[in-house]
Formats: sequence, C-alpha cells, structure tokens
Amino acid sequence: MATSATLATTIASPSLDELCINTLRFLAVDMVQKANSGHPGLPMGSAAMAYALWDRSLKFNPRNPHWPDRDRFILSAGHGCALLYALLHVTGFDLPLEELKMFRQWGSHTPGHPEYGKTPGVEATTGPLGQGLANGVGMAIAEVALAARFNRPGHQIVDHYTYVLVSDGDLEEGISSEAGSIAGHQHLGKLIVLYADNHITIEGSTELTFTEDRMARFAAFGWHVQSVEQSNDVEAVALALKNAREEKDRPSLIAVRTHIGFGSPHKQDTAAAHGEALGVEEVHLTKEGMNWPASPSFYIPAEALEHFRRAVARGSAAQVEWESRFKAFAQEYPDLASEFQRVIDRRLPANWDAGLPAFTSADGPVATRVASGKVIEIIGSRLPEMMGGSADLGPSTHTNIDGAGSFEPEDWAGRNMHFGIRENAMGAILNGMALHRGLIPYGGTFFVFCDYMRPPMRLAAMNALPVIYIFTHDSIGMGEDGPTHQPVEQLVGLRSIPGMVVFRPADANETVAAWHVAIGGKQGPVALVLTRQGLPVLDLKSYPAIPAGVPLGGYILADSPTTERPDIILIATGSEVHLALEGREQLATGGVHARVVSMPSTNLFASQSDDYREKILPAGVPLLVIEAGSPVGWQSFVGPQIAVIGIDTFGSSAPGKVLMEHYGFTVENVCKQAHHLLNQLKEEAPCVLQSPQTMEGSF
Ligand SMILES: Cc1ncc(C[n+]2csc(CCOP(=O)(O)OP(=O)(O)O)c2C)c(N)n1
Repeated sequence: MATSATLATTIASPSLDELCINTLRFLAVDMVQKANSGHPGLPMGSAAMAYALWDRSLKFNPRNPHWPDRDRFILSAGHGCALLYALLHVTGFDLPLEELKMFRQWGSHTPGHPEYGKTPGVEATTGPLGQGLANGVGMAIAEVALAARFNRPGHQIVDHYTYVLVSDGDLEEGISSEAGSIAGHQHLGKLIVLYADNHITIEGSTELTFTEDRMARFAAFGWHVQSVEQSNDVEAVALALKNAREEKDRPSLIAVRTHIGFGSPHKQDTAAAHGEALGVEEVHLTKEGMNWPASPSFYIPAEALEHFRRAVARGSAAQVEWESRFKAFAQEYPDLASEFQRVIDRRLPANWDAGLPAFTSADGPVATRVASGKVIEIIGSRLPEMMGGSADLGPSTHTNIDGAGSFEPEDWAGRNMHFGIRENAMGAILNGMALHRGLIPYGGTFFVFCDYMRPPMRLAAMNALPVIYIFTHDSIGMGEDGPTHQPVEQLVGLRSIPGMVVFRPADANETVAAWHVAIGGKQGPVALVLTRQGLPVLDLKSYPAIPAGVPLGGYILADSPTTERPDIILIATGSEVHLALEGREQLATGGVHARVVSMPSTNLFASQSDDYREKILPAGVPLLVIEAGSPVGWQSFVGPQIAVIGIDTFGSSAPGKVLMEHYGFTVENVCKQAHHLLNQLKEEAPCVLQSPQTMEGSF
C-alpha cells in the first residue's frame, strides 16, 4: 500500500532561502519579459521546490555536467525552462548571465524549451508534455541496470537518483500512465517526481478537465505518494524528498501545492500567468510586492549568488569522492572498470561484428524479422550494453536476446525488457536509457504501431540518440490482419523525420548489413523495417555489392546486362526488390535493359555525394519505383521521369500474397508499367506519378 502523508508546513524558511528563491523567480520573470515570450508562471510557482531539490539534495557538478554518477534532473514541464536556465546559471554551469538575457533568441543557449546538447546541464529535450517523465523512467531503468551489472559488494559505483519535475499537463498525458505503470511495476525506488500541483492549465482551472485523484492513481501504480501543502516551505519539500529517497522499493510522487505566477498581484493562480510575459507594469508590481528591486533587471543579490555557487565546491567534492571510489573499484576489478568506461563512452569493443551471419540462398526463404533476430542473438551476446525488448510482441518482432534474462522488478540484471503494450512510453524510455549512457537501447513493435511512438522517435532524431527500432510486419504483405495492421503511410512518415535513418532491407543479408550500420554508425536513431513473410535470400556470391551498398542507402544490385546506360532503372525496397529482379529478367527477354537499384535507406542515399547518386541513377534514365507503401516522396527524390508502383489507399484483409497481387505488386505489372513509362516518354508525355490505383488494369 502506498503511503500518503501530508507534511508539516510550519517551519519558516530562512531568509537566505527566500532570497535565493526570489532570485530564481525574478530571473525567470525578467527572461520572459525581455523576450516578450515564454512561461513565467510555472517558474514563479515552482522556484521554491526546485530550490529545495537543487540546494538540499541534488548531486551534480556544474563544472562537469557529464560526470557519470550525477543525479539526473529532468524538467518534464519544459515550458518552464526559464527556471532551469536560472538554476543552471546561478549554480555555476557554463551558462553566463548574457545567455539568460538572450532567452529564446537566435543562436542562444537558452532556447524556448530545454534542448539536450544545447545547454550544459540540460539532461533531456522536453516540451512535448509527458515525454520527460517517461525519459526519467528510462534513466532510472538505466541506473538500476548498470548498478546490477557493475556494482560489487563494497563498491557502489552506480548509485544515483533520477528526479523529474512535472506539471498537470505531464500527468494528463496518457504517456504518464504508461510510464508510471512501468515504473511502479519495476519498483524503481530511485525515481522521484515532483509535481507542480498548481490547479491551472492553459484553458483555466484543472476543474475543467483533470479531477481524478492523482495521488490515488499513482498509489495504484505502486508509487509512494506524498503531498506538500505549502510550496514555499523549503524544509517541508526537503523532508518529502528525504522520505522519498528513504523509500527504496517504490518510485515517489511528491505533489506540491504550488501557485502559478506566485507573487503576481493580478495573475497569480490564473491561466494568464501561464504562457506570456507578465507585462512591464505587472513585473514592477510583483517585484514591489516581494521587496525586490525594480531595477536592474536580472538582479542577483551577492549573498544569493555566493550561496548558490557553493554547488561548485559541493559538486566537485562529490565527483572526487566518486572517483576515489571508482579507483578502488578499478583496482579490485580492472576489467569491469574499463568495461564501465567503455560503455559510458559509447565505444564498441574490437571485433564486435566478427562472425555476423552470411545467409545463402539455401537458407531461404527467410523473413527479415527472423534474420534480425539472429543478428540480435549474436551481437546481443557480444555487447552486454544492448538492452531492449518489445511492446508485448517479442515472439513476433524477434527482439529477444537468448540467455540474457528478463529485466524484472528487483532482478535488474536481465536485458530483455517487457514494455507491455505501451509504445509511447517505450519510445521515451528508450530515449531516457540512451540519454543516461551505458546502454544501447532498442525496442520493437508492428510497424503500423510506430505511430503510437512517433513523439519520442521525433525527439530521438532531434537529439541524435542511438536508439534502434525494430518494426516488423512492414507492409500489406503481412496479410490477414487487415488494413488496421497494414502500414501504408508509415514509411514516408518516418523518412520525413530529419535525422531518422530508416532501413527496409530486401533480404536476410541486407538485414545484417543494416544492423551493422545501426550499431556501428554514429548517426542517431535507426529504424529497421522488416517483413513478417519469408523472402528469398540474395546470396552474397551472386550479389557481392550488398555489404558495401547497404550503408550507402542505395546501390546497384543487378545491372543492365548489355548496355552501359540502362533503358530503365527499377528502384525497389524490401520485399519488392525481388519483384524488380524478376522484372529485370523478363524485360530483358523483350529487349529492355533494366538496372535494379536496391534502396534500403532513402535517407542514407540522399546523403551521398552527387557523383555517387549520379552513378547509381544517371540523369535522364527513366525510373520505376516499386514499394508496397505510399508513393509520396519518391518523385521529388528521384526526378521527373518516374513512375511508382505504390499504395495510396489502406490495405485490406486477405493473405499477403493475394494482397500483393491485387495491389499490383507482380512481375507482370512491373514489366507492364516499365513499358508504359518508356512508351510515354517516347511520346514525350508529361512526367507521371502513378500508383496501381491510377494504373489501367492494375487490379
Ligand atoms: C504534448 C503537448 N501538448 C500540448 C502542449 C502545449 N502546452 C504547453 S503547456 C500546456 C499545459 C499547461 O498546463 P500545466 O501543465 O499545468 O502547466 P502550467 O500551467 O502549470 O505552467 C500545454 C497544453 C505541449 N507542450 N505538449
């Protein structure tokens, strides 16, 4: 049973605390006022609880934001970032006051929402509400997983907390229930969430939308819950934090009754304080009411700064203390210590890729999801930092690492994760694990359900996080489950995310090569889009270009037999590559010389040099694209002389082979459309973009 304690609020805050808290408040107020953009309300209301955490508990070193055993702090309510920037500046991170004055301006390190990599001390990009909370769950998972792997009796080298500050919006978002449920189930006792319970969202009071008992909800998830009635009572918040740390078995939620826009005579406790500058007059009145000098703006009292800056010595001492513990650990366990350093630095061991499977045509047919599973078994045994699983589809997605055990409550050495049917949280947890460092996280589901995890995938791409997605059942070829389960627009959707590398391999050997890029490349998230159905194997003896070609995104798999310059190029991805190969043979019998280009990753192909792309797709040669997905995107990608055999409607329920035929994915249709395109071009018809639905006789 969860404990709900209402803590005493009678201890008066010492005046130095008040001075420090008001410093944070007014830095935030001035930032937003100067930018005339941003969110002053949450910082004003939450400054005291944030101060209680940063001043009394948080283990961090402003001079080394990346020290491995620091506590993590995530401002999930990213719109309140002015508070975070104020904290980072006053405690001595490399964020000069000038940066605070440049809040939300071009090129500054104080963007409109916290951005990982842009501001020292920002642990996660937040703003899309709920994501930060689930990132925190991922970080807390990483902490216990690494502790299980590396700590030894007498050597606690992984031992830190994950703190998250959330708002109403974070807890309203469904992802908070997904993530909260996993965190409770996993008994993540070192995850501590502070909730700015200010009763206000953009449209007004939470009475409009959010009336459930949040404490009871999280208690039901298995959390330890506490309430603090007076947000400005630093000691009460500090005591609640202490209780939370002492609760080893359950994650903690501390609801602090804050007041949005605290101190603003006309805006406190109203939605007007949420998302716009207070206004010159209101800023003046607020400062006056709280005995704060009206000018200069961005005022930091010397005593407050001096007090805040003690964080530097404190943080450096904490780091030095950890380093000496790590040294003792390294003396007793030298291999383990260098292994820890390796995974934290994201370095791969030598020969990590030795002996990856080379499939032969005798192995076929092989579904690419099965080939992927074989690769995971091998590299999973070589790379203990690989940790992941699926959203309750492990047997279908082939994401299990044999012999690696399940990651289970308080048996955190297992590396096979069971996310349950919670794709959005799975994506955000993977991000948190990657942000923490020390792990290579991966997660799988059916391709069509990647839509449920698009928000965290977008953030993974934005932050170039090394997360791997394993999406199976990649097209109508998956069959009978019908249009609800048949991805059509997902490929173009994922390809359109800047920085996301999407692979749709044509066979088992391309799958191996794609995995090689996913692990060995340095490019951020990689999505592997894999078939349910078996595919013939492209034997490396017959198709030696595969290992070098896949990393380039597109390459010549089979060239035009007799001419330097082909009559037509058949571009295909995934299962349709086999149609292209057969089509090429048949076209040759009619005197048409076709080249087959396999393009497992359009993103990587687009990033190659002009020379390379021209070599593969010489200008002026007509192109026929064959892909069992939306045709959107191909025309702009490959030029005007193009036709596409694609799908611009949803699929339907039938066996995969039948569907492929009905949607025009047959050798006959490939040849027919190739001839059609060539004839049209002879007649100098305008450029065309066709899908089977618009093609005469396709059905
Ligand atoms: C996923 C998502 N939906 C919508 C928004 C836009 N938005 C920003 S803050 C907010 C709600 C504000 O309420 P609350 O979370 O209580 O923050 P507070 O008013 O206390 O600052 C909304 C809807 C968002 N940032 N993320």
